Amino acid sequence: MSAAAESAAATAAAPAAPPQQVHTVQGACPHDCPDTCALRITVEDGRVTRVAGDPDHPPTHGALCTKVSRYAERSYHPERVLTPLKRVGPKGEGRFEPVGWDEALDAIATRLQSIAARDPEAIVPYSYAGTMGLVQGDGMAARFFHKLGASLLDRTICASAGGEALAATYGGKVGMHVEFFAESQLILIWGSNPITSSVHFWNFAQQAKRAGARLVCIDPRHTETAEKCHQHIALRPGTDGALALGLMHELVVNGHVDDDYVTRHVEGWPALRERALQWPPERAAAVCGITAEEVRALASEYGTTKPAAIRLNYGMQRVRGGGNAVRLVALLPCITGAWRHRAGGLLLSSSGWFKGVRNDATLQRPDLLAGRTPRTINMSTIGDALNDPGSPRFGPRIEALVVYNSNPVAVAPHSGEVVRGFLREDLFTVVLEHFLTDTADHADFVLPATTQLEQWDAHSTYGHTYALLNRPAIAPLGQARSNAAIFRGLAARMGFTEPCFAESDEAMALAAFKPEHVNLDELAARGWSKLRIADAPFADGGFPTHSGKVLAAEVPGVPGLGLPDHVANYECAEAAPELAARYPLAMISPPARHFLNSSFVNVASLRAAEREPLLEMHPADAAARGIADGAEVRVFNDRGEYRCKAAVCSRARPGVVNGLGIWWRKLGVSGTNVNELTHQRLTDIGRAPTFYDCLVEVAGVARSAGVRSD
Ligand SMILES: Nc1nc2c(c(=O)[nH]1)N[C@H]1C(S)=C(S)[C@@H](COP(=O)(O)OP(=O)(O)OC[C@H]3O[C@@H](n4cnc5c(=O)[nH]c(N)nc54)[C@H](O)[C@@H]3O)O[C@H]1N2
Ligand SMILES: Nc1nc2c(c(=O)[nH]1)N[C@H]1C(S)=C(S)[C@@H](COP(=O)(O)OP(=O)(O)OC[C@H]3O[C@@H](n4cnc5c(=O)[nH]c(N)nc54)[C@H](O)[C@@H]3O)O[C@H]1N2
Ligand SMILES: [Mo]
Repeated sequence: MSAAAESAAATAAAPAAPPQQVHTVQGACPHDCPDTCALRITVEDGRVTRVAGDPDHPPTHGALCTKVSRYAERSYHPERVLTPLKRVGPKGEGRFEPVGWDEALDAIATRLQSIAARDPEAIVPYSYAGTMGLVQGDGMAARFFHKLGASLLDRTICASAGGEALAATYGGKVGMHVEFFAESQLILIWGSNPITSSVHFWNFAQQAKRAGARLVCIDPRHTETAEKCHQHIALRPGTDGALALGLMHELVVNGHVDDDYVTRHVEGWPALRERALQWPPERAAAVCGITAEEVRALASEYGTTKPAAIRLNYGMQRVRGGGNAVRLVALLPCITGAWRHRAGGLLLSSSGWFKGVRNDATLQRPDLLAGRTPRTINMSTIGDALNDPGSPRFGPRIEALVVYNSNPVAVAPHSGEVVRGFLREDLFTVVLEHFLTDTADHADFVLPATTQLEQWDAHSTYGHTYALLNRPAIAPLGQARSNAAIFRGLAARMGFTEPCFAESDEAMALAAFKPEHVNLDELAARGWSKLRIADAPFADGGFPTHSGKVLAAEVPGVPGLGLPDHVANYECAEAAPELAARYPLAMISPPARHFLNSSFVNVASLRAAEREPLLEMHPADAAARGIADGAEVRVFNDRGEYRCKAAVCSRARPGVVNGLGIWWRKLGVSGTNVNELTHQRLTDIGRAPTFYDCLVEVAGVARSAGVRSD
């Protein structure tokens, strides 16, 4: 494609808005959140003036979170990268000069071609869910890397422990319709802080509460959500599997097992029952750091209230035993037969409902691999992978990294190692971004990407059951191009001639779903369309496993349900006493309310709401270290040191500190963030990171230590 045609394809997305007119465009929130809202975007004279929630879309219900209602502020941000940039300073310094698209794409294509001529696997794509769109996520990009024969990326950084565990139990990432939580009588909000991270689920939970339901929050942190629930069970991080076993014990001994459901729909129950009987409430309570009475009362409530629903979230699977913990919790509604009712059961992810509904193979074209099987790099150990000289563990040395929709320097574990890898002089790094993030600062080229206001896309979701379409509301700002347009441009320069490399963003978005599963007319007209799924999908079994039964049995290739034996963590007093003696505090690093992972940290109004990086500490832990509320602290372990402010408060339970994430390193107190402290060891199932399985110590910092606090 010529540069002019390319640019035309990139901008073809711009709708012909009549001048001097106000109109509304239907969109979809692109962010990594279970809610995937339907958007109504108001455009006045070619400028977006309002981003609002679609009142007709049931999960969105006309409301947006604080972050995305500021989406226009983010898109028109004065620091938006709007031209291609080429590095002029040393690696990592973030000094660039603007260059034209042709110069940037020519140089990148030439470099990638020369590496690929030796070994295409030395080129690694790195992406996650900056946008979850099927076109601007892994649509055109996947085609490009498949054709190139580049390394594959194992996208594990968030949800693969829980996701694979759920699939090993139910046969897929499937669960309740989020709307029906409104009809539940008991909701366990487990490892989830929906007021922060899934506010539209919280809306349904509130409806249930008003109708008389009880809400119980199971979370080490006394979150905003815990405050609003009837009860909060503040267990130690990584002990959810033990709690689930303790609950099962009580369900068995008190006759709350639905024998008919279990007999017909649960495979492997006898062995699990035996195991559960070894977990009286006292044993579970001792592991979880709660009282036996809490276990008993919760089991009794869960065993007797119908319908009872569990909103499980990924917060509880970021520990060594996270996968098995998810399996055990997921079995609870199968044991009580809660699935019989549409307001009973469990929701961790709904993304499996979209499997077979999306046109994944035509979007991503794995056939372009043409029989090659490139090595796979796990994104969660990118620090180790980049620093590896070439070894049997990792394969050839990584020579080029193309990053899009992700900010690994801020979000990947053990950032000391990640930064060291990104600083390699011999590494060629291209970053597609909206902003000069910590990762973009390490690039050789930064390419300006469009935001959701400027691009076409189609969305499946992981928290509800609607397909969505996003139409561009405005033309791309500056010289920005969509991710798909950028990969199209690279493909043309690499000599990839397959027709799929000329397909427009719009055509890809409109063909993302299969017509036999999604009402495409409704999708185009309304911007969203609900999948056809039974209200109570497992009322009579029918799980998407081979046998149709839930697998309480051991699954070949999946670590056994026997795990965890006590505390699941790598880093805890039971598993690592010597380490715990030096670093006695467990640190979790859940999301801050006004950020979305590391996105929005640079939006002034949202950063102002978060104020500064915080470490929540229980008053007893703070007093033992002479730390006052608001004091600057050093949080450290053998991997590194992170400076922030102490928030001495009852949000933290004794022995556990909460380092709210995920700040941009360069906007933090001393150029670091919580991931300076996390490690790269992986979960039992799903090869996922163990961010919340981390021991630290905390000490005060004298104000005179020369610490920057801007
Ligand atoms: N505002 C905001 N919204 C977000 C995000 C964000 O960064 N900010 N992130 C988005 C993303 S990427 C995701 S994956 C989703 C879901 O994101 P999640 O990371 O699942 O987020 P939360 O729902 O906040 O759930 C985390 C909760 O789990 C708790 N927790 C930590 N360790 C344990 C444990 O061992 N056991 C138990 N029971 N609880 C534990 C934490 O204290 C926290 O309250 O949310 C999305 N929504
Ligand atoms: N310590 C700790 N670390 C964590 C977590 C934690 O709880 N604690 N949470 C983990 C989780 S759950 C996740 S999902 C990961 C998230 O990790 P990431 O997926 O890397 O998420 P973000 O940090 O939001 O970075 C996304 C980037 O994509 C960019 N972007 C957005 N839209 C587009 C687009 O259309 N085109 C291009 N080119 N770029 C775009 C944004 O500007 C942003 O910089 O972090 C993980 N890291
Ligand atoms: Mo995530």
